[in-house]
Order: sequence, then C-alpha cells, then structure tokens
Amino acid sequence: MVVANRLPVDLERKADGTEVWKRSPGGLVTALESVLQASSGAWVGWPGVADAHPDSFVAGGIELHSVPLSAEEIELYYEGFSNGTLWPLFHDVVVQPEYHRHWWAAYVEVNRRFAEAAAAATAEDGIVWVQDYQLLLVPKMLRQIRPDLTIGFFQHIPFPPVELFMQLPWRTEIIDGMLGADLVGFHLPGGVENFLYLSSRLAGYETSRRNIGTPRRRSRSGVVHVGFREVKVGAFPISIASGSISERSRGREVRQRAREIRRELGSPKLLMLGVDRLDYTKGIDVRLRALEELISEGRIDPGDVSFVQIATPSRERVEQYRTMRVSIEHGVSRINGMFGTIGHPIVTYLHRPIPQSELLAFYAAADIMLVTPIRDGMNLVAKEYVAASTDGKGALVLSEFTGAAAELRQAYKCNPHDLDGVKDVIELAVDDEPEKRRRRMSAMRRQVLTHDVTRWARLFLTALGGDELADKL
Ligand code: ADQ
Repeated sequence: MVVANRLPVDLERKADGTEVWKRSPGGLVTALESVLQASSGAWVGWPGVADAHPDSFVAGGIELHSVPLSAEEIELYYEGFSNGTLWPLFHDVVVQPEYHRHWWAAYVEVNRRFAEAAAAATAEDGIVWVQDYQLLLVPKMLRQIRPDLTIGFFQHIPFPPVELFMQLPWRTEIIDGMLGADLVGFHLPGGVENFLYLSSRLAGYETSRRNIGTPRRRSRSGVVHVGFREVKVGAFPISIASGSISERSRGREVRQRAREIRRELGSPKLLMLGVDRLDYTKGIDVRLRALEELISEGRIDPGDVSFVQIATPSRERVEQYRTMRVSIEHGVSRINGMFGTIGHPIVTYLHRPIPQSELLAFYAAADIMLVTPIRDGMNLVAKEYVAASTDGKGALVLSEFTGAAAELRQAYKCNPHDLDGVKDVIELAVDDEPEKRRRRMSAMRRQVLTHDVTRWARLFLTALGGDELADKL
C-alpha cells in the first residue's frame, strides 16, 4: 500500500460538469508507477480536486483509494503548511518559510485522515509505504491504529541541516511522527546524518550506526532506538525506469520526432533544453540569466542557439509561485526582445505538461541539458536526459545542489549561486571536444542504466523486511 498526497491520477472537472481522470505530474508518480504495476499494489491519496470522494477503483493495475480534502484544507494543509512552511524550509530557505498555527492544525488533521484511510484499506500484516513531506505524521498515527503493519517512510525532498530544522515550532512532533515507521529513507547520506542527529538531540532517543542493507558505506545507514522498537534509517537514491526510457529513445518514432523538433526550431547549431516543474527551487532564472549574459558578451552567437524551456504549471495558487512565474516570463521575453529575429526567438517557452514520448524526443534532440536547481532532493530530469541520450553526444550541465550530482559525477557541474561559474561551465560544455563529451556521457549512462527505479524500490523494500514483495520486482 502506497500512501501519498496525490493519487497517481488526477480527477479533472470539465465546464460541462463531466469528470475525467488524468495522469498527475511530478517525479513521485514517474518513480512509483512501474513498481506498483509489477507488484499489484494499491494507493491511498487525494484525487486532486476539492471535496471529491470517488469510490475506490482500479486504474492501470493499481487499486486507488481517495482521501477527500475540502477547499479550506487544500489551502491550509497543502498550499500552506506543506508548500509554504516545509517545502521552503527543507530547500535551504530559498524563500522565507511561514509558520502559522492554523496551517499546522490543518496538517495534523489531514495527516490523521490519511492514516485512517490507509488503516482501513490495508490487509492484515500488510506493508505500507508512506511518501514524502506532506505526510510526515502518518507513520506514527498509522502505527497507533494498526500496530500489525510494517511501515516504511520515504522522503523525496532534502532533509535539512539541523540549524534550519530547529526553526520549526513543531520540530519534535515531526521527528516523532516519522519515527513511527520501521524504516525511514532519504536520497542521500546527508539526510540520514541530519535525521539521526535530530532523533537523538531533539527527541532524546539513542542512535547507532548500523548497516541496514544499503550498498557500500556504513555512513548511509543507522538505527534509532524508540522504546522496544528499532527504526532503521538509510539512504536510497531514487531513479527512473532507465532501461525503457533508453529503449524508447532509440526507437524510430522518437528519433524522427527529435529531428523534426530541430527543423521546427530552424535547425539551430546549438539546442539547449530545460525541463522542470515551474518551481523557485529549480533555478530556471539562473540559466536564463546565464544565457542572456553569454549572448551579450559575444560568447554564444544568437544566430546559432535555440533554448527550449518546458515548465509544467505547479502550485499556481501559492503567492511565491505566481511571482516567480512572472519573473521567468519576463526573463524569456527580455532575451527574445534583445536577441531574437523574425521567425527566430532565442527562447521557446512552453508552460504546460507534455506527453512523455514528446519529452523523450526533446531530450534526444538537445545538445545541452541545463539542470540548475538551487536545491533538489534528486532531480529525475537529469537522469531521464542521460537515459535518453542514446547517441552519447549530449552534455549535461548539472547543479551541485541536486541529489543527482552525487551519482552523475561526470556531468558538467556548476554552483547555481555563482553566475560566472555557471556561464563558464555552459561554455565548456558547448566547446568541449566531442570525444570528451561522449566519454562523460557514457560513464553517466552506465550509472543510470544499472541503477534504475526498480533497484531503488527493491533495496528499500528489502531493508523494510518485505523480501517477498521485493522479490516480485
Ligand atoms: P519534482 O520536484 O517534481 O520531484 P523531478 O525529480 O525533476 O522533480 O521530477 C519531475 C518529473 O516530472 C520528471 O519525471 C519529468 O519528466 C516530469 N516533467 C517535468 N516537466 C514536465 C512537463 N512539462 N511535461 C511532462 N512531464 C514533465 C520530487 C523532488 C525531486 C525528486 C523527485 C523524486 O523534488 O528532487 O527527484 O520528487 O523523488
């Protein structure tokens, strides 16, 4: 049983009152879909619109159970505490987190509803896998109702350093909530360290280093002693369905569409690409500024370059997201106004989700992929680009502050806070000898193809003690 804020499909109400289900955006769905289909799993989550409470149903081989949220709860629990408090706090305070008691009260209430829904839908002695920062209290609440269950928790976003986490007025409740799980997983060893330290310093539990089955280094894992229970803590860097992405990108359809895209863009010498949820953590503004300066300084010829930025709309009712959207759209038009010519804008900006086959064609077409987040738990886009670069010619410019940077060591790494450094790295990626680019890409392809999302799920579920389930993957 997966418990996540969103179901893997969104209910959409049309103007004529009819309702349709659509696949929901974001990394979590991309990551878990293949795992659940392979293990005939079920999913508890919010269907994506206010007050909807459809009956449970099966879609794509997964049993779906809805948790209803009112418009007010969406505002306080989701847009408020999850995305106005936790999201910025856990991403290095990129924008100022807000602490409101009524947001917290709604967060507690909604977490309880998720825990009750999971308790009602899960079979005896079942395995429940709770996902991410919107549901940090669910493990403890669920354990109180259903002590028979095995509970795992995985955090998809960074787990912040102690100095930042301590700002949170409800810091002890959050740590206690997570410690209701049997296994708490993060992408990186840094998250494990932060969590172990806080469990001991804040919640007063004894902790010890122990290998809990994560590969290689012991620093990746440990144990928190909570009364008679032991809570395992480990690093499990998430990945993608790399084999199938690579195979589809090699296929005739994607390759043909990739050629078409380049033609439609006026056959530029240099095609750069950005693909993100429109979020202030993703550093879209950083790459726009770098491109603008590289062109003004004559280091990139505006006649040679085309930059496509695809940005999925996200959290559009949250104030900071609206402000950021305006500033990015302003940056796009400034570059086009200054350097574009008739029929050749420099930046092509698509503010919408696009089908995966089209996304793969963009990856396959791009010479340079720009992934420049200020902070990102992992960043699946970087891995997707590597998996889709089957001709080995592409170059990945990657922020050091993504989880992906720990594995994709041969990327052209940059510090997004250092604009001159970002510009130099982009220039290096553009001008590097083709053979060097190819060598870097093939090393990264080896990493991504041998560490896919199924391996991630298997490692997590094995560490959780669910060998039987892990064997099915
Ligand atoms: P996200 O912040 O959503 O995920 P990311 O990991 O990059 O970020 O995943 C985005 C996913 O959405 C990718 O699979 C991408 O292909 C897809 N996508 C993006 N733009 C799209 C578009 N316009 N059309 C269609 N699809 C689009 C959170 C964390 C990350 C972590 C993941 C998984 O913030 O750090 O990597 O969860 O744990």
